[in-house]
Amino acid sequence: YRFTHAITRAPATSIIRGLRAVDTGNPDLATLRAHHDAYIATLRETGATVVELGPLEDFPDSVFVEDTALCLPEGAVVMRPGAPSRLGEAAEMAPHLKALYTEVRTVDEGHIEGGDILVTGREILVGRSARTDATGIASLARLVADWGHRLREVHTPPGVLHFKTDCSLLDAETILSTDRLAGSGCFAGYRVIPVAEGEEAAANTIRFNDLVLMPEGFPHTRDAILTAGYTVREIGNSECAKLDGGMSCLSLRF
Ligand code: CIR
Repeated sequence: YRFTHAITRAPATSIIRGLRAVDTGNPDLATLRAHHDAYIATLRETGATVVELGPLEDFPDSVFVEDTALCLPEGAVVMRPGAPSRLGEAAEMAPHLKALYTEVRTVDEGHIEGGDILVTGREILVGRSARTDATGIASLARLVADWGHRLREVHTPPGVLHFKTDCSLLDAETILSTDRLAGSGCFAGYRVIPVAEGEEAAANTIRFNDLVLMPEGFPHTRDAILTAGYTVREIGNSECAKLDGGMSCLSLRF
């Protein structure tokens, strides 16, 4: 599968008010912008078109565009974020999806965020979490059924923000995962590359065309991915990490 497009959004200065599970200090905006620029340049290096949307000051977490939509080959689905301060971000994304897709549908019941959704090619895994509930999952299942997609509901480990905080798809058969998530058995039938102990924050990576983009600073997990034969690019993530964000959160890819 090759991605031809990604959508990103510039961080707003209001990001210092962004949501976080544990306060470890505010992100430094200049550093965050430098990391974000490196991320976009790396996506572009693979030949994809990257749409860069402008900052939304009213939405401190709006740099994390992944949570606002699900992009599938057949069309896009606008999410219904479970974080009240993020609900309005989805409507802001809708017109940009309509410009790129002929079909855009919208989840209209319950709550669901893109960070809880892993599309593997054979199925769509959706993790129930503090942000994603059964009603939201059922709504998404109905919206994508006639596109031929089957959803499987799984669990996000307790205390973990999103399902994909703890896993990433490296190719159609292979998932990078923390042990605390893979231990639930949800990846039976896939090859699992474990994230090194103590490097749980390395689980949120993305495979984008020929590259695996992963956060800088997790050498054991990086070496495991390299050994498995992938080409790795390490991107600084220190500032987004303060807001529980990582590689997947920063783009919509299709
Ligand atoms: C939030 O709590 O919603 C943001 N601070 C981080 C969102 C990260 N998004 C993602 O994992 N897909």
